[in-house]
Amino acid sequence: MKHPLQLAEFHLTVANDAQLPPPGPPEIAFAGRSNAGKSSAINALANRTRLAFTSKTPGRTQQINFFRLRNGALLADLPGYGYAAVPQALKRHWQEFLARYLATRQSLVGLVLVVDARHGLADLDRRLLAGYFPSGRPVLVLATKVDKFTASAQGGARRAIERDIAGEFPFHAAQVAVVAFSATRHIGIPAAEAILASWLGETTSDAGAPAPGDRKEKAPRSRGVTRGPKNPR
Ligand SMILES: Nc1nc2c(ncn2[C@@H]2O[C@H](COP(=O)(O)OP(=O)(O)OP(=O)(O)O)[C@@H](O)[C@H]2O)c(=O)[nH]1
Ligand SMILES: [Mg+2]
Repeated sequence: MKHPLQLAEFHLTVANDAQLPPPGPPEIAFAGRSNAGKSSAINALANRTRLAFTSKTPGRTQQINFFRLRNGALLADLPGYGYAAVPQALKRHWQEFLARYLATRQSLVGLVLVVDARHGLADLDRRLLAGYFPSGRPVLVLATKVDKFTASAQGGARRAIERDIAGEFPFHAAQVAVVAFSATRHIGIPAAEAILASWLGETTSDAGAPAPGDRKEKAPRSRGVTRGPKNPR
């Protein structure tokens, strides 16, 4: 059986709230700093080379590209944040858009936060998480570009991000799974696929017989964690 993200197709590009497709099918958003590797992660998970456009120039994706999965669900490739050379007004436009979208989009079933494993969480990542967590929905952090680490250091990079999130957002750690990932070396793809499939109510082909190493990366579910302070900082 093919994974639900495989053979995703381009659907729509939007530049503001008014152009968003009406909420309906389940939607998964990919967010992260400019150049973190969001578009590359989407391509790797969809098993396509140029579905989402990647670039060596940071700040390239200045709109939201939607992709449609075979089961009708949508993926949203959100504009990257934090790139210094983007004009201030445009930065503000997208930061406000992202905060609104993540807090209010009814059809959102989960957030994939793409983080360069060499840099860890940035302040803007923390702000984004603080705004999103009260929704009670799950987060998959892709600690990407781990191909830049030795095999033995990759787990350490993942655990450092886990510790960081647990320390900063103790009431929301159960909403988060962190997966060591590489789009170029195809690391972490089965673990990420299993989590995304569970958000979409599907199982991957190897479900029922998970590899021992996959167990700890079971999808987080919302568990009424919003009982804690809205922003634990
Ligand atoms: N080594 C390595 N490089 C990667 C990986 N993923 C992405 N890159 C590189 O990082 C750069 C940015 O990748 P993109 O996927 O375009 O990043 P993005 O987050 O979509 O960037 P914006 O759209 O500008 O926000 C490109 O040069 C990619 O080739 C990875 O897993 N390993
Ligand atoms: Mg991009």
